[in-house]
Amino acid sequence: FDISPLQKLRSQYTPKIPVALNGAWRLCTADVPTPDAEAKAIAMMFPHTSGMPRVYLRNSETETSRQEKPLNVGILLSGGQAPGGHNVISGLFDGLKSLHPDSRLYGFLMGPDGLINHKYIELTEALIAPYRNAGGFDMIGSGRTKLEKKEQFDAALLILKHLDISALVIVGGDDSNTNAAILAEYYRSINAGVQIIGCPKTIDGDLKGREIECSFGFDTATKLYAELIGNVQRDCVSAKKYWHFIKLMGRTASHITLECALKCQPNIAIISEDVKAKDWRIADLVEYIAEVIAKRAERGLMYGIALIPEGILEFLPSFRRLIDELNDYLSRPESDHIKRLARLERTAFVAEHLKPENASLLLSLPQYVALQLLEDRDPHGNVQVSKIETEVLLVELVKERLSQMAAAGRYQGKFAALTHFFGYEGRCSFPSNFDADYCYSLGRTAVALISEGLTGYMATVSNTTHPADHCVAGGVPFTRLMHLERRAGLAKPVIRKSLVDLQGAPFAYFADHRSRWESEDCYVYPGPLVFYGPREICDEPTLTLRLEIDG
Ligand code: FBP
Repeated sequence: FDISPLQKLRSQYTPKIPVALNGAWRLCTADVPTPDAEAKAIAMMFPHTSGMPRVYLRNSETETSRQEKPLNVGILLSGGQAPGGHNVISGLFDGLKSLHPDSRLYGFLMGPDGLINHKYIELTEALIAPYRNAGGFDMIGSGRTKLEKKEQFDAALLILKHLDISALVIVGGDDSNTNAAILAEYYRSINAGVQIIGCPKTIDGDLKGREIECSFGFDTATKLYAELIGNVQRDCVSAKKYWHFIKLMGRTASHITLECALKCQPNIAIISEDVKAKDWRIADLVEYIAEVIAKRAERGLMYGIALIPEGILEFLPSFRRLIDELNDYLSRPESDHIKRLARLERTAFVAEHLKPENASLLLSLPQYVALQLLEDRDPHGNVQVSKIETEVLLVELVKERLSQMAAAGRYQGKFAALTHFFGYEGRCSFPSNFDADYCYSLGRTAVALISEGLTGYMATVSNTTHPADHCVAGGVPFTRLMHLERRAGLAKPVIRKSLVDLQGAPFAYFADHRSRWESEDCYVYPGPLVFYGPREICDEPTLTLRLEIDG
């Protein structure tokens, strides 16, 4: 009874992979585009790892992909969990063993910390077997330490050399892969003899663009949230008595909320990027929600579903200014004093040190929200949006607005609201077939890039709306994913975080339909993640991908 029947069965699932990874491959290169001014500036900062071509793997009848000598490779998982991480590891392991049976794979424990502090395990078939196609990152753990300083790179090199590791695979989001790019450049510049390959991970779905179709984990997490939302919708329409305000994880970008809206067709879905484009203040947001509630109440519908992205507050200009000033103030040593104050005294104390406009917003917030803004910070001092109860705050503000509307004779309905937060429960689910296949393919692709001697590349698998064997494995130089961002007054090269594109097909579809979804009940019930059965249920990619790629 120690292993669930599903885990037992799933461990036997054979992920589907691009045809080139099934046998021998040959490496094809695409032309390097002429750099624009920004790319030239980035190239100056990455002299050893820029100007490299995008590469693709094609299957080859003539070449052999076996290695004469075994390869030792290391892997670390960085940042938040995302379904499929274990499959990147198993793909990497199987790929290495198929190149040479004596190849070895080492897993650094708890993310970058394991690399810097030399904590690792050798990953063997016996160890990996129970984790095949299973969720979580618990085989080796993950962490949020930033790998960005020369001392850390040098400490890492000691253990890499000790274990005779010639390549390190870093599985992470935009920040972790930005640091992977810096590490690749540094190791190249000192001829360290260690290649760096990245893999695109995050349920948030914000590591994507022209060169990367999606980050892994987004498919599973959104399927899981959509199942839950669908179930709440059915409960809602059965009882017809509650408004459900559901906050969804996803940090800054609203990709998760948009995908769940496309899948479930709720009455309201707030897309932060849209709110920003409209230059809404919090009062506008509350007004919009209250108007939808009133519109439905006029038709006798005193219930509904509202999806709220967890990053919404950061997109409201006044909150953005407050958060920026708080980030700055709380990073100063003198702010340490607040830890010695009673919790209820903290807000007033901090307000005294802020600009009047920011102070008055902070003081106007319910105490629990103000404290969440002050206390729940990540290791880099930033607000942890997943910890702020935005859904509760919005319910309170909407309730207040509806009473004002009722007093003015503009609203006669009842408003009973329930709040939910769907976040952590989506990050470690058994990966969907899509993520299981995608991640295993990424692991196998990483091995191919390593054996071709490449460094400073992110492994990619594209054509993902097609059956897995038609997908194309390849790699894109990190520097091709970068742009310059002003941070602390300096132009810093970082991998671009992709927000919801308001001109893109997924948002356009949502915008075309939202007014009908607001007033009518158009709920769709996606049902649970299904692993066995017809392809259109089991292997279905996200609607975001379908609309983006197939139109
Ligand atoms: P990554 O970007 O590292 O993949 O993390 C995603 C995420 O799940 C966000 O959606 C969420 O805001 C955050 O992690 C929560 O962080 P933590 O796990 O540290 O509480």
